[in-house]
Amino acid sequence: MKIAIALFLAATILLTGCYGQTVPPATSNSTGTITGASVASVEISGFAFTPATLTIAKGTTVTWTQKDAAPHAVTGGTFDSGTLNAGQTYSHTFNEIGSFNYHCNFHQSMTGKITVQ
Ligand SMILES: [Cu+2]
Repeated sequence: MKIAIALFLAATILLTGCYGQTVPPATSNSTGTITGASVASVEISGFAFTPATLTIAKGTTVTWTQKDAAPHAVTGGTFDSGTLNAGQTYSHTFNEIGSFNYHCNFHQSMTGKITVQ
């Protein structure tokens, strides 16, 4: 009986191992544009968004990280972070294809654009 249990456990471990290997790896094309839903990040520092323009795949979640002492904001037509103080982050998932311009509510010179493919 103990042998049967041991065999069952061994088979379960083997099957689980094989199943794990069938998960496809993340893919990207030769231009570096990420394909499929993913994550991306934008840094807010020096009164600028970096990168200021970003191309992502539909379904990607973008996270902005605020690193300036002065307060900033990420304000677009369909998304708005509100006030972001130093160290705070804001995330938005882009589920529609298109170009989305945004700016900082406190500093009109701070602009950025997310292009969703
Ligand atoms: Cu700002």
